[in-house]
Amino acid sequence: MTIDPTVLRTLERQAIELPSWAFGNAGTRFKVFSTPGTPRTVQEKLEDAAEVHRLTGLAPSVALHIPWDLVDDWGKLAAYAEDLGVRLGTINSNTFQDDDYKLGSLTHTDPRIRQKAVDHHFACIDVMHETGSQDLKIWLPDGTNYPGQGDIRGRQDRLAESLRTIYDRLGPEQRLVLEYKIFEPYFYTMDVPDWGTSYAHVTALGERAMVCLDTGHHAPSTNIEFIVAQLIRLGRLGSFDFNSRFYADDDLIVGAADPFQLFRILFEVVRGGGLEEGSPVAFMLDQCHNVEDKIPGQIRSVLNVQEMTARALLVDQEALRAAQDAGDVLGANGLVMDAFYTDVRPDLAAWREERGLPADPLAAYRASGYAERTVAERVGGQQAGWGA
Ligand code: LRH
Ligand code: MN
Ligand code: MN
Repeated sequence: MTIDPTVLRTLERQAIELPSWAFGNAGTRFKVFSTPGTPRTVQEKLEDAAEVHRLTGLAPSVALHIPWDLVDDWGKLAAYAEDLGVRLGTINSNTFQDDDYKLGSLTHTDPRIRQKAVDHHFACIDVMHETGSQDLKIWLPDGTNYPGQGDIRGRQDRLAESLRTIYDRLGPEQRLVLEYKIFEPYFYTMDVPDWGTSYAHVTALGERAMVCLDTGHHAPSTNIEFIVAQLIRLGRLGSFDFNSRFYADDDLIVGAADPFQLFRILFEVVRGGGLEEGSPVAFMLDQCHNVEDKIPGQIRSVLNVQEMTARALLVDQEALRAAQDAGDVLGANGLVMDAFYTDVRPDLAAWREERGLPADPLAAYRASGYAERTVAERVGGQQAGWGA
């Protein structure tokens, strides 16, 4: 074994939330490919998510997107999830598919439209009370396309006011998590384009407001681990939306494009105590599977996160501190690189087996017959939400 028992005990605590929309058909604005066996209902998305958890032990909760996952009876849905061995997690609001929001939602100049967007968040909070969800995640599509189109500062003021109204509505155990994104759907300004803007808003709101870092939402060559270190240091890193990007918001399997970057991010999470008991940092995937099979895509994703977490935990922090203090540049770098280059997969397979999980979850999935069963049973699966 390369991994010592303390590392394994820390790994025990890792939980990675799956997005319900990862199980729906997805694509680009050019084409959505439909996959046989795709869930037709939110219940079927939960079934698929539960399958990922059953095979990996890593994904005990599922994030929902409103209105994509609307149901009449949330208590019933929560019970359904529980029967499957998972629970309902983060509630994501959606103000990006309504004509009223063309020029803004929480930032709109028209008080009626702002109120409509605030009311949508109130409805999400009502859902959270019924599902027992802790986090309301707000990703705001608001922005402008042309210089002069909007008053940048006025939009910030209206955003601050809207967020305040939403935050004040939260229950004492609930959090508001504000996600940022550099561009898209608007291309000149986004109203929450970066971690600094998100941080400014959440600190103004109060202790239960946090930043969500989506790994796909930065300019090329941004040092994301620096942002991670800083937000943890400031006590405001609430959650990750993990995915991979080559170009922009590609939403590919986390760790697929740049496993070393994922390692560096997780190293800062470990360094900042983000895996310790009671840490506020929540791990989530935010991905779509356009061409690959969805359940295996999610299995691979959670395994990638676990694998890079294990490697990050292998760094000898004490030796590293000593090397850093001694000004041993290459020694310090060597300690980090040694951990990164360690293949932990056999140890993690053994770790799974000890817990009654399959050593190879992907092979176990293929052998389970689940895919064949759902293809036969489910006809006419849903899109991930975009066209549904
Ligand atoms: C926006 C985003 C946000 C949405 C999700 C579907 O790009 O990352 O988190 O809720 O995609
Ligand atoms: Mn996201
Ligand atoms: Mn995104």
